[in-house]
Amino acid sequence: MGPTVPRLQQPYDAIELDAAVQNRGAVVLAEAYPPDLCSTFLDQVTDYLQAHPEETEYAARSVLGGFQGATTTTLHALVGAIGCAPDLVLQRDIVDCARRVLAPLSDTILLTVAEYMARHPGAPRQELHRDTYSWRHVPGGRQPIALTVMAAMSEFTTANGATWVVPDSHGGPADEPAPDWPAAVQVELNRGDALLFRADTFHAGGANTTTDLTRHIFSMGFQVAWLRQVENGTLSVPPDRAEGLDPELLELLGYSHELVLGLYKGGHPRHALTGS
Ligand SMILES: O=C(O)CCC(=O)C(=O)O
Repeated sequence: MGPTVPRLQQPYDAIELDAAVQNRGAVVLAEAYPPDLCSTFLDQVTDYLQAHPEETEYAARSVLGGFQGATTTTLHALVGAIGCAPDLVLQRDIVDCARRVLAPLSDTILLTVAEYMARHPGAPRQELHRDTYSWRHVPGGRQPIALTVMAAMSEFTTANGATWVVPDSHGGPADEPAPDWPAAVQVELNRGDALLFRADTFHAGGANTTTDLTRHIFSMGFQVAWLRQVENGTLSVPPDRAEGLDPELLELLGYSHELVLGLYKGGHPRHALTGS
């Protein structure tokens, strides 16, 4: 058998966690989210999409809609739309790991994206890719510039398209050719487990070969704060909606600055919030 993705149980050991992410490129955090939170999330997303059908339409026609295809439903910018999204984003072990692992290259970090994906029966297998393609002009290297999370809001199985990962495939430039498929392993997850990987690790959504099982994903990313986010955090959650959010969440959305990057009128972007 070839390399596998390490799987850690609660309480996670921070040193082991960081080493797995940094050196193996990917790790599974078993039971990162309680089942109740997964159910609440899916209920809230369902209610939101029913009340806002235009969001599904918008996502399907968006830049990323073409990449995801017709068999995937997505909802972007969850913070500000979905009540329990802050609890999912601020998963302590994951955020702390991101801060530690990204610290050599950035004093602060940002939330790259926080999205819901539903991969319906018939969803095809994606091509192996690196999420660092978003910043494809940045050379690859030993230090990660971003991390990605795929959290199972429903079971990930071989049949319903569990994420494929190529262990140890990190470190190269974003546009390097993908390894051959035999190097990839499919990472089955129980509901509430989170797959955390370097954004420069090759991975792909699997084919959903079932006829009746949608795979529900909460996906997010963390990145060095001197790169542009995939989701524009301060437009997604503008100042009037950002008031009263957790200060750490505000920082992650972009109400923060990295030295002189991201300033508002030459000062801290939190000054755009009236209550500050
Ligand atoms: O579906 C998955 O598990 C992975 C999704 C992914 O990598 C993507 O949409 O870019």
